[in-house]
Amino acid sequence: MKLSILAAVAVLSPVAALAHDGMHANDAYARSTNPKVGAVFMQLENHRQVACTLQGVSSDAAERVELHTHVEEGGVMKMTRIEDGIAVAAGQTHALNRGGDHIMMLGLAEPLADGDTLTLSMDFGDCGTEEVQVVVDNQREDAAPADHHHGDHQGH
Ligand SMILES: [Cu+2]
Repeated sequence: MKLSILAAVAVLSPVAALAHDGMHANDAYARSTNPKVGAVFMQLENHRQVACTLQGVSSDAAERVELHTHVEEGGVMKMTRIEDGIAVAAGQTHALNRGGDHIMMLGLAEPLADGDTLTLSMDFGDCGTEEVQVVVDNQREDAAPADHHHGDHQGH
């Protein structure tokens, strides 16, 4: 009898360890300076052993949700659409922030008011789909200096 209990414990333990596996979206917030357009920022944490790519995002709050980034063209930062997804390496965090990669909501059903909560369905392909709650904070200041475009190099 004792042997079978030990065997059951040994089988259960790895399952518990897997419970926190997957993609996490931390500190997600949305901001809008236009009644029809908003942007979403967050920290994408990959707790998996493999790279995961954000393929696309959908939400009832907007007609279209696109993945965007900024590129410099002749000294001017321009927003462009990302076609091949946003990859997050195994065990790494990728920031979606102003001046860098971000999620763009086009054709908002309603203007974004401070304190509103949006639900985004984030498609990570083989890594699964995550429902993420995003709080609207139109007043929030960007942590990164506006004149620097290397968002990953924020020192403080
Ligand atoms: Cu954009």
